[in-house]
Order: sequence, then structure tokens, then C-alpha cells
Amino acid sequence: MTLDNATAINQDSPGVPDEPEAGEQFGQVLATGNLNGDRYDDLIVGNPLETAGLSEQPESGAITAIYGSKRGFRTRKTEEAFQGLGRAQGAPEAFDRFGNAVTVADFNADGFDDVAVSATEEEVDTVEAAGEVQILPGSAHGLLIRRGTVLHAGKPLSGPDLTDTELFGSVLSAGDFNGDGRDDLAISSPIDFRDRGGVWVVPGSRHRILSPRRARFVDQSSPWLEAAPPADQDDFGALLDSSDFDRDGNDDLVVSAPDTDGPGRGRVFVIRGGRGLLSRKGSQQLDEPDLGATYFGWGSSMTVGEFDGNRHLDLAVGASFGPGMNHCFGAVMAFFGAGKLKELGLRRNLLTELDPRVALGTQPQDCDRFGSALSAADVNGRGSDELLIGESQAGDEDHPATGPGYLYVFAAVDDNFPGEHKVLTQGAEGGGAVVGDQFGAALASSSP
Ligand SMILES: [Ca+2]
Ligand SMILES: [Ca+2]
Ligand SMILES: [Ca+2]
Ligand SMILES: [Ca+2]
Repeated sequence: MTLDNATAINQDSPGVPDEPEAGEQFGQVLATGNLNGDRYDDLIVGNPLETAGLSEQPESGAITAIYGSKRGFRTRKTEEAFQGLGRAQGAPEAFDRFGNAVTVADFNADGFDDVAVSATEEEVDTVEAAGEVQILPGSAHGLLIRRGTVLHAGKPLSGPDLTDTELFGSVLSAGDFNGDGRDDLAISSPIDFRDRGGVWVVPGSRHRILSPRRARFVDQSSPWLEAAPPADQDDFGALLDSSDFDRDGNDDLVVSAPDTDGPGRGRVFVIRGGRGLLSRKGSQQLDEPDLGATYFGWGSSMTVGEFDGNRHLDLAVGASFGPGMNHCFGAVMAFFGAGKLKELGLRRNLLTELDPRVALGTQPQDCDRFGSALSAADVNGRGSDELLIGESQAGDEDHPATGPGYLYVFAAVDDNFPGEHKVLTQGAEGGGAVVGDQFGAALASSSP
């Protein structure tokens, strides 16, 4: 990702199917991968609010694949899929929200990346908003050739019954947790009927794309974790990430439980990958640290990057919101990796918007939501990642209350933030700032 070589794509671009309609928020969900096995990465856009299909069902949802080429993304060569179109199964119904989460990985290791996409509010066996996940396999001709597969909670997956689950597929993450060369899929349902949440990990399969019979289910009562018992409103699985922190060849699963119930109770778990998908030993639990003030939703944003140049992956976690005023300036904590998972976070560093080293002339306003989105990318090309922090509600001189939002780019000097940093607004980098744009509400980058 480079900040000075950007292209704007919307549904008015030549070749991009469908029309821009009010409130559709095209581009809210982004993923990249190589679906057709050529030399160029492709962009997959989830449009959960899209009015899809001939029957014009509102918020039935769709995804758009925009294929890469030597000259960048070729908007004239795109594919759209929604339920009942292309290889996506089922029918588009109002508010299914197909495309609400999208991740791209090669689950059958055939050289073509495959798309996992959720319809979080799909009704399954008369259970409303049970949610489902579909896998659309890549091929030399793109997404529309090979038949996909559908997953939902309940059998054959282990874990809770379908009736105990809501919004299955709210968050998706892919990684090779068992190190067999095929990517595996982690699927969360953070807001089940008690808001406790749970995560399924489904191994990739050469013949069937995924093997649901060999899936694992994890919640806070699982033997994989040393956590306190699960409580209501923990929202375990609100965010997921898959990265190999201990460099043993198995990706490790990061699960956040921001606990929207109150301050001081957010948690992030790093569960070690292993031959059985997840290891029972060696995982790390990062409880909410003392942030020096009241913050809510610790773990409601996070990103993995290599910030300090020691070649071990690091984890940044944000707390950016609260139930009322005076609670959402926002804070971000970076946990530095050292080797073993248990050593992740022995060195740590806190950034807050109220830190005078951070402010850079911007006047902190309440509910700026510093840390509302986090991402990592080597912006300056010096080899280690910069930490990108979105501040979705930040105001400016003209719009002090709910402004266009800022994007902070921090470089670490050793493990010390902020080393050098700058603040970007849409006005500076393109598009022109518009109140309510929430620039920095979502950030995409390829995983390290
Ligand atoms: Ca594949
Ligand atoms: Ca695997
Ligand atoms: Ca590992
Ligand atoms: Ca590091």
C-alpha cells in the first residue's frame, strides 16, 4: 500500500457493475488476493448494503471482484456475485447483507485464491439472522466457474447449535493454523444470543475447499484459553487476525473480546496454531492494561505489523469508543513481539490523542475516536511497518464537532512511538474533506 499512488474506484467507474445508490457505502469491505492466478493481485469489494438482483431486495448485498493488471486495477474487467448470481448460492432476500465480511485465501492450495464471504443475516432453517458463510473458489477464469460451498453454525461444525447463534460470519480471517500449506478459515459470531461470542476454525481441504467436520470451536471457556469464564456481552470474536507471531510455521489466531459492557474488561487472546489447528499450550492473553483514563471497548480495533524492526510481529490494539461524552478520546497500545507468544507484550507502548507528542496542532475534541481503525504498512519503504491510526470523528476548524476524520501515520524508533509521524486528512490527500465522511473509519492493507 502506498499513499501517493492511489486510485479512486466507485460504482460509476467504467465497467464496475451496478449503479451507485444512496446509502450503499461501496468500499466499506475490502480484501485483496489473486483469484485467477495471473501475476497481479485483485481487489474484492463487499457491498452488504447493495440492492441486488432483479427483485431489487434492499441490503441483500453483493461482492465485486476487480481484476488487477500491469496497469493497475482494470475496472473494465470486473465480476459481481450475489446470492443466486454467479456461483453464490441461495436467493437475495432483503437485509441478508451478503458481503458483510470478506476474506481471500487459498483454502485448497490449488494456486488460485478463493473468496470467503458472509451473509450475516441470512435466515437458516427458520432461524432468523443465523448467518452463513460461502466460499467462492478462484480459477484461471475468475470466480464464476467453480461451484462453491456454504457453511453455517450447527452440524457438521462443532460448537453451539444453530439456534444459539446469531450473525455467524460477522468477522472472517484466514491463515494456515495447522501448517499443512492450505489456508484455514476462522469465523466468528461475536454477538450471539448472550453476546458472549465464539469462533470456529475450519481447516482448508484439497478436495472440498474446507473440512467442516474437522473444525474447532473456541470461546472463553475453551481449554485453549486460560481466561476467566465467559460473561455476557464479552463479544468474543469482535475482531480476528491470523499471523505467525512465534515463527513456527503455524499461523496464530488473534481474537478480541472488547466487552462493550464496561471499561477495564476488554481482552485480546493470541491462540497458538498447531497441528490440531490450535495448540492447547503457549497462548497469550492480553488483558486491558491501565490506560490512565477511562476507555471503553479495548480490542474494538487492532492490527498486526512489524513496527520495531526486530523481525518479530507486533500487535496494536485500540480502545476508541464509549457510551457517552468524555469517554472516547481514544487510546492505542502497541505490544511488541519477541519470539515466544508469552513474550508478546513484555515491551509495550501507549499512544493517546491527549499525548502532546501526538497532537501535532490538532485540537483534541471529545469523541474524536482516535484509534477507531488501525492498520500497518511500510509507508516510507524503510523495511519496517508504520502504524496507521484512524480517528474517524475528528473535527477541523470548520467542523469542530464531527469532522472529516484524520489518519495518523506513526513510525516507531526501536519500540518507541511516536518516532516520526504525520497527520493526513482527506483535504490533503485527495477527495476533499466532507463532514461525516469518517475518513479513517476503515483501513485496508495486505497482511504481513
Ligand atoms: Ca483455491
Ligand atoms: Ca491449513
Ligand atoms: Ca505460530
Ligand atoms: Ca517487532
